[in-house]
Amino acid sequence: MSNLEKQKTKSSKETVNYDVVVIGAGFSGLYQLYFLREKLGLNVLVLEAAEGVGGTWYWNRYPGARCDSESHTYCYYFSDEILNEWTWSERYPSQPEILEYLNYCAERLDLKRDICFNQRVSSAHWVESLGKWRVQTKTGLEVLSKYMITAVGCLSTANLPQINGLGTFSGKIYHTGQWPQKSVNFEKKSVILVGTGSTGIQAAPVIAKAAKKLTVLQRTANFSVPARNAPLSDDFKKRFRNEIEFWRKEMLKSRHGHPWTAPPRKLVETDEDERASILNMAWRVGGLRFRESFEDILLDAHSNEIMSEFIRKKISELVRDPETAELLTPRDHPFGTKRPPIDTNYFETYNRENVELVDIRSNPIRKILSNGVELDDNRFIGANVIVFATGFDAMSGSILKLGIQGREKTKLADVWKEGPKTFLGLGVHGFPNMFVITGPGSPSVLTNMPRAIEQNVEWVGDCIKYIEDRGANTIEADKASCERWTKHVTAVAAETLLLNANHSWYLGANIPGKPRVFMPYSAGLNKYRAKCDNVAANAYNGFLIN
Ligand code: NA7
Repeated sequence: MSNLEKQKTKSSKETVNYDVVVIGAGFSGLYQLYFLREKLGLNVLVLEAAEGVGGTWYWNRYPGARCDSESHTYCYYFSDEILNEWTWSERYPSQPEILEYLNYCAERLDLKRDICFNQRVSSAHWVESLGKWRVQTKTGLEVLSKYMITAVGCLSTANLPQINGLGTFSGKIYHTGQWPQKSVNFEKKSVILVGTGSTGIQAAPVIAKAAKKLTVLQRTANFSVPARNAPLSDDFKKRFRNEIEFWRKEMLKSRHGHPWTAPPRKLVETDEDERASILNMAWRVGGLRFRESFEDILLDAHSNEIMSEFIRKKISELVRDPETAELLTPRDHPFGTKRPPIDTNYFETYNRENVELVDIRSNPIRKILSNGVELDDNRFIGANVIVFATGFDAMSGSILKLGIQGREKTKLADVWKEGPKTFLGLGVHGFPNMFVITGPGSPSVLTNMPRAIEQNVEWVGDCIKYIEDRGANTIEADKASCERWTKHVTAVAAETLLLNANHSWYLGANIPGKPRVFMPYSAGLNKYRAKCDNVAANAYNGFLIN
């Protein structure tokens, strides 16, 4: 019986030893396990809080849940076998299909034998005398390992607003990021949906079809572009197989890890007729490509305003009632400065008889009652179900929940009190042999995630190999490198319009009390990769190795 099998069956507290402990079994954790085990021959254990693999795709089972990257790109590219064996069915993969895919990968690569499920990490402490991490889980499992890698995802800690009376509601309350395994029946139900980010925008049309009544409580109107989802044709599926190398190269050279890059043209310099024709064509194609129809959308306020106005006009054409259309029209932030949703019939949903939009910016929720919600002006909205699509404590939230303590019992929460400080998003000073996958300070949420994940995972794997080959004990980000990199992340964002949305979760502004620091690295995945490669090529310059 292996250590892990013993651990799975044991009831008493026991400590097990591994070379590496990886926290999380989503896209990142699965590939990290594969890389370290198969390429480096290390003894790796993955700890996962859920009952199965999938990470964010395990929990986000809400109606309409779908990825906004295109399916033939939202998958692993490290394995030609998997690329050739797996076939996606639609332009954008649905949550069930992604979960099936990740289960398939885990089986195909024989990963599950090294994953301990139902193990939520409660603390992770660096033990100086041992030169190891001691990671404990809520069920009492204790792991000692030389390296610890957090692969906990950027959008995995649900943000459930603490509204007065939340506990008094007698119906059902759901958060989209903690959706139950069993399907939820909305038939004959009056549903309140709070939140109009990517999730609310995906969920509203689907809930509206199933429920008796849907009331959407909107705090901020959002830009959204039609996804134009559709089944993938047999011709595309065949062509894709023959063109894998092409897709790989296109994604590697692009800024966002998608297989396209904005052409070298500025909206502001394009004449009116041509720009209208380009924008209309891009609207018909749909999806995240829309934003990439010009190169200056996030750089030039005037260009952005033209594109924003184009979308506002589309909203006014899609929504029949002019008052509702106006309420749905974003006017407080430039397009793309908050995460841009893509949708299937979102705006059209408000033309349904059973759907109502309520503005809770001018008239906030006062309290939740047993049978509905009361707003500031005393208006009562009855409901049997409340769905919170209120997002996540993004990027840093799930890492801080691990209870990480580094050298001299320094808490990560204290080091990040004024915002996350990392070098390349991968390492933190004072936390030796700890690596963060798609952490704050890396491109992560601004990209097609699997590309950012593969880059991080491979870089960390190569780095560990470097340390092991040299017989070194520790690697740790240098303090000055972390300071410099964190300033650089902010400076790069300041060159764009990204800081113009002062209430985005990129800035942590959705969580009360969270420091307002722009967390993802916005210079582009291609430039980031070059910087990481340069650090590696220069003996991990910026890290201290002992
Ligand atoms: P988001 O993008 O954070 O959206 C959350 C929505 O919930 C947004 O409309 C928020 O309004 C609203 N919200 C948040 N807190 C509250 C409170 N307290 N009261 C009322 N409304 C609130 O999360 P999503 O899940 O939609 O998307 C996250 C990512 O997941 C997405 O980008 C994809 O990558 C997948 P606000 O705009 O803050 O005023």
